[in-house]
Amino acid sequence: MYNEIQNLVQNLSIEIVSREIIKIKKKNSSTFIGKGNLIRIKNDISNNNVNLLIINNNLTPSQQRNLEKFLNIKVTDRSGIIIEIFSKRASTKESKLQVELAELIYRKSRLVRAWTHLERQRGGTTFIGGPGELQIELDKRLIQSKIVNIKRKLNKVKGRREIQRKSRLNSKFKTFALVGYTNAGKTKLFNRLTRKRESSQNKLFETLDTKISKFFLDDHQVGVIDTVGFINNIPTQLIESFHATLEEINSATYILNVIDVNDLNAQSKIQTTKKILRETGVSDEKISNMINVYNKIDVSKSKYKTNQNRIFVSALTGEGIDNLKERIKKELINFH
Ligand SMILES: Nc1nc2c(ncn2[C@@H]2O[C@H](COP(=O)(O)OP(=O)(O)OP(=O)(O)O)[C@@H](O)[C@H]2O)c(=O)[nH]1
Ligand SMILES: [Mg+2]
Repeated sequence: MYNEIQNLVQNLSIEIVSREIIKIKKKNSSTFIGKGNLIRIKNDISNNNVNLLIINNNLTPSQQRNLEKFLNIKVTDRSGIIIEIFSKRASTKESKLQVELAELIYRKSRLVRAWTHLERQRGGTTFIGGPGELQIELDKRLIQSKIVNIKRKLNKVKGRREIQRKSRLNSKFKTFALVGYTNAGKTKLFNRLTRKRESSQNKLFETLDTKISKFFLDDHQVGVIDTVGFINNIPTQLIESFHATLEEINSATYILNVIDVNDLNAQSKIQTTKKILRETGVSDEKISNMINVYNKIDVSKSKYKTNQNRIFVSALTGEGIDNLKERIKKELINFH
């Protein structure tokens, strides 16, 4: 997981000057990291001309403020980084609203001008600048009124989604939701099954919007849902603001959990996926009936054997896709 934060940070075009793992026996309530380590880090910062410290953990607003004060540079945490990536990726009206809501909820408790849209438009790295300059106190009431405004807009979208969902539920076809860690290949698989051309790229959180499409399996019509990817310690603000999007997963008849077969952390990522599904209100029954689809077998030298609960495919080459279709068909027949 050490490389994960590096990957996240590089997705924001931030240059990493140095990185380290610090074992923390007991979290320091005011600065998270203990005094001894902090003094050493402060020295490193001034020697290397660093202007941002990223902690791969979630800080309380006061820990973040105290660290900034002591180190005299901008400090951000894991949630801040993930929300920033979401913000960079958001392209549709709904995802922009959802990300903005998450940002506002995150900032409300901090009252630190972390990264504003204005700065982003100017194209600068939003972190740069001393904390003194950045600590412009935002009026809590202003943020609150923005939150209310966005929530109202999102409610309208939610209403529209509910109507669409109801009409899906009334119609005969069953839906399969593709879920899983970001970059596992969900969209590539969605495209392979439905012959769509949604953007699938080697970027974290490429997909933020839910897409639904249908395809035929013999004479059965099947719905497939592609949606936002997961990550360990996903910021609660994002779960809250992406609620409407995540609800679509819950409405699916079955869940297909897409896993990169080559990932050394596959098992812990499966646990993360299950945890997030539970948090978003998916029933235990649906989670335990989830079908694991191991993707990207084309880059692996190992031989895999598909069974009832583990399907091995390559969304890229199409290998194993027939097995997946057979498995989906089985569910459809069981269901009728
Ligand atoms: N070699 C190989 N690469 C694949 C396969 N499936 C997907 N990829 C690549 O993996 C990267 C991520 O694929 P996506 O389909 O965007 O992954 P995703 O799960 O939708 O990711 P998010 O939208 O971020 O959640 C892309 O560069 C794909 O081309 C596969 O079967 N084999
Ligand atoms: Mg995707």
